[in-house]
Amino acid sequence: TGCNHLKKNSSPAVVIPDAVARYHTHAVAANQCCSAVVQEIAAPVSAVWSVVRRFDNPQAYKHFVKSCHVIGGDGAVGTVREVHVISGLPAGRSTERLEILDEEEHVLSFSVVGGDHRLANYRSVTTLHSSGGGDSSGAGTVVVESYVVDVPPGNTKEDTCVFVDTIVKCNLQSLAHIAENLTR
Ligand code: A9S
Repeated sequence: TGCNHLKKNSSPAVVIPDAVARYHTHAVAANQCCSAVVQEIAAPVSAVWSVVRRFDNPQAYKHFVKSCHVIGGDGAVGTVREVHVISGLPAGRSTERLEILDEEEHVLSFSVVGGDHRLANYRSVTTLHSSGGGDSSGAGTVVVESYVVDVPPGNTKEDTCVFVDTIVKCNLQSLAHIAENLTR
């Protein structure tokens, strides 16, 4: 079965083109859950992308990340990073593989391949597209981040989605602040 939360959840005020939505259609197994978060940012796609594209530097906007080291690869698809998480979370580190880096379409995807946390088989896709506005001055960015993950033993799909949605919303709000300050 597949997941396409965008059709159900996105507010009518935010338009998600089909060309973008197709990146967020995940295959979801019976023991998995998926969801998507949409964030509008008052900055151009180029500014937001300059932050998102840095697979080697997630700590630029993810506050839960303490440090990050690339442990294999040259920045292309297949590159692996080891992320260390701030204290106070139920995790210490996460090993993550770059799955998509599309500089034209502004798509980044990574999957979790290891670590000491409970989000097994986590995979996310982040897309950016212009929110329109005929002139470049008025154009902002719509960020869509969707994910699929195994539901940890003893948890429900709902609890897992609430937990992950909270982290993703935090990350995207932080991304908005940073990108908006870059262009102010
Ligand atoms: O890093 C992301 O883009 C998204 C998430 C959901 C990351 C989650 C996390 O890094 C923690 C914040 C440490 C929470 C992982 C992989 C597992 C957690 O339990």
